[in-house]
Amino acid sequence: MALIDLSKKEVHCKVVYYGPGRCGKTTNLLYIYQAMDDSDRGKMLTIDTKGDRTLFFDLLPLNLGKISGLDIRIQLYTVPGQVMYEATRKLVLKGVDGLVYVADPLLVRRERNIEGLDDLRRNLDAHGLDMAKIPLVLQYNKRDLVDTPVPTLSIEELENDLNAELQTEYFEAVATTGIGVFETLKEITKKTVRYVAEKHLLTKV
Ligand SMILES: Nc1nc2c(ncn2[C@@H]2O[C@H](COP(=O)(O)OP(=O)(O)OP(=O)(O)O)[C@@H](O)[C@H]2O)c(=O)[nH]1
Ligand SMILES: [Mg+2]
Repeated sequence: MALIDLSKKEVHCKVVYYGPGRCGKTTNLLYIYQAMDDSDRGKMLTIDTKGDRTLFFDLLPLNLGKISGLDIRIQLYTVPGQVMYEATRKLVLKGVDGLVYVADPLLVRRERNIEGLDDLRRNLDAHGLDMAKIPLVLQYNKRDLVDTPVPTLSIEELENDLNAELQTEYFEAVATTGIGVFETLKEITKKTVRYVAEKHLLTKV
């Protein structure tokens, strides 16, 4: 749940990067962390990992400057994508204000992408949140793999699988080199701040 502190003119929002295991959620946060100035970012907290697998979550707090005179503070979280960590994913979603669903382009991960989105819908439901209403953008990551011999999904296939119902913005990305990472962040931030403002501020004036 966003926290709005009008005495300090601050808005705090929570954005969660969701998606199947190894799709590149932690890599997005690492790229953002490395690209931002110290003054605009807090410490990146990575809680419990095994190799590159997230077992609990990552957290990166960012200061994104002012909108309408209010300081925008965003906390980026990732969930552990592996199927067995459903309870943790649900916990991390508590109070979410915006979502990035990261999808993997590997043909062998096609079902996992779809299952991950169903898992997200179910976990949002459990928190009384409607996936159709909460700000959400899609990121089709690892597009560099399209130029390799490994069988991959086309953008059309990903759109059919994941975005037919949602009809939201999608971004092609290569999180390891930063392609599409800030475009994704910018769009979800814009949507989330607008959503939070409409939900919390405008109803109180
Ligand atoms: N080729 C390629 N590899 C990537 C890209 N993004 C991430 N990876 C690699 O994919 C692997 C998994 O990335 P992570 O960011 O740890 O994945 P995750 O979604 O956080 O995985 P979980 O924590 O298990 O849910 C790592 O070896 C990354 O370097 C990309 O755009 N292209
Ligand atoms: Mg991770």
